[in-house]
Amino acid sequence: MARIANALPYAFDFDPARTALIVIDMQRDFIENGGFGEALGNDVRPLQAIVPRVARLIETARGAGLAVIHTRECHAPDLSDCPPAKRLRGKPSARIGDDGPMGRILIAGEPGADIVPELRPLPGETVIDKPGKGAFYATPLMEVLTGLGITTLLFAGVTTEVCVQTTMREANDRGFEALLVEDATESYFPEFKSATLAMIRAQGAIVGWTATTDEIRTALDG
Ligand code: C5J
Repeated sequence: MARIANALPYAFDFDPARTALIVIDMQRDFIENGGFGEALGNDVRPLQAIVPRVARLIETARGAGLAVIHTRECHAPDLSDCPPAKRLRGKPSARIGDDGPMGRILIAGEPGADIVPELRPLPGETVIDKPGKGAFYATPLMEVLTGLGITTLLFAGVTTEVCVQTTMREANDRGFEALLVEDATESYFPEFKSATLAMIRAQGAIVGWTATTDEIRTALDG
């Protein structure tokens, strides 16, 4: 067993052999200029800033033999898995499926839907394409985790309060222990990130724990 003594709201014990790191949606469409995130009016620079930290976390997880699973939010080219309610909401400068500088926005197989090159999955690592915010909805994620004997999930990626938090909550309802790596996740809205961290660990870890990449490294080294 490994222990993160300084995790919040209290020490987090986990078995590395039954733990996976899930890296949520570190895609060009959310992180690079010209993608979906920017089309929605967001400043993408805070998300770009965490890429080296996420890389370090992934390297730590791989080095300790943890399963590393990547997700991508994207849709079929015919948009059959994109409800009109999702596509038409708001007033973005470009909608899901429209042409953009990185291909059709948030469409599977287009350059923008790819994970940023610095975090490219290794051959053999699972990549889950998901049409929703939560990575369990309409995907094989549960079967993958059950097959690997995973009971504990470490979360990183973007955005903290949307796809990361939704997936953590889905994981809770399916019986997983969950910890969010606070310096390896980011939001377009700093106040939403801090509120999410607080609500996750409130009420005795009602959704889960938080800890830093360094604390995880120390726990896995120890
Ligand atoms: C969003 C995500 N923000 N990956 N997706 O729409 O959080």
